[in-house]
Amino acid sequence: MQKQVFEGYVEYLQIMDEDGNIDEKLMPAELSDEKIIDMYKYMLFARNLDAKTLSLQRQGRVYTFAPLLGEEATQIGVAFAMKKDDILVPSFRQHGIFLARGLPLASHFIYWKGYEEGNITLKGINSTPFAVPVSTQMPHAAGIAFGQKYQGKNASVVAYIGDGGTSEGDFYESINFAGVYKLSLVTIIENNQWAISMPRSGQTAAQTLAQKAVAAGIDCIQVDGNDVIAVYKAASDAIKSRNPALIECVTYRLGMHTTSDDPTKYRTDEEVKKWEQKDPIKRVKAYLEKKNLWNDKLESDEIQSQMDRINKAVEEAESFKPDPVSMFKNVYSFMPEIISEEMESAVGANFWL
Ligand SMILES: Cc1ncc(C[n+]2csc(CCOP(=O)(O)OP(=O)(O)O)c2C)c(N)n1
Ligand SMILES: [Mg+2]
Repeated sequence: MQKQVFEGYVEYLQIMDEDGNIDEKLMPAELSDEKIIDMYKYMLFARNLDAKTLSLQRQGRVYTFAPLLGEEATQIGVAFAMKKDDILVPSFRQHGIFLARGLPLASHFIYWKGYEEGNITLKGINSTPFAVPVSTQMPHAAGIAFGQKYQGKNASVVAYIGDGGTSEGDFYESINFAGVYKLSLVTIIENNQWAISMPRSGQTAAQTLAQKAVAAGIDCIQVDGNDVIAVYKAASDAIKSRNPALIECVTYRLGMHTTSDDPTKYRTDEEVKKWEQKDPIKRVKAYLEKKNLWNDKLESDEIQSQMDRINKAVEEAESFKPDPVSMFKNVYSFMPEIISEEMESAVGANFWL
């Protein structure tokens, strides 16, 4: 006997096109003009914060840093869909969503100056710390979501991973676990087309990254990751469903992987130009301007006020005095003796004595 035992498909969602036109049928009713203006302001803020950090890095005032230029919608759309008590599990490029969830701006600069104190404050916005080892945040996210369910709590867990990260075993194990235990784990793939110099086509033969959810038996969708409205809608539906879900946001890293990288070595200007046409900020601005909700004066006032806040945060971070003990203190919830010994030889303090 032969029969088909599985049939699947992946839906694609775009609500606002590259010129700022909306598909009214798909527009979430709760997204008022005020909310869209707020989304726009946060996207702009994320871009300004990013540009300032890059400029400080070039002056030697901040160390190696991973810019988010071009990926603003993938973060701000999700920030607006999450509730305050939902738990964020980021990787290392998510300062846009940190900003929208209320991270004190100075913490951002303190972290990128290399001080642990900037990482610890992520607790205050219900986020785990930065995870640089690719995909290692995923088992943590699944474990936290399991803990929420086990304790009868209601928070959803929202984890971020890159296109490259989806090639790691940790990723598959985590979405599989979430499927088996029906966890409220929403995984956002920030598919920015590159994993340093490795293109998306070098990661997998799969037609979409979203379809990796199919084997785990969980919901999935691919969205235009440069459309903040579509990202919001997909994340909001997934969070409300309380089911595990995988959302592939198709976006593009317009800048370098990190400040130690030179992308002109491995990709063409034409490719970058093509994606600049799909800029996530430009299209929201076009939408707002068409509705007479935004103009040059509002834009320049907003940028001025954002830059004032950013510059004040830089001053705060530059006068910050780090405590060397903090790099030993925050590795484990309870300090093992070996770390205490290292701390003693480095800074003369011993937790155990
Ligand atoms: C386990 C592991 N392997 C390799 C690296 C080096 N590395 C840092 S970021 C990165 C690429 C990640 O690409 P992607 O997941 O697409 O995220 P993106 O940087 O594009 O946001 C690599 C290979 C690492 N940090 N961890
Ligand atoms: Mg990537």
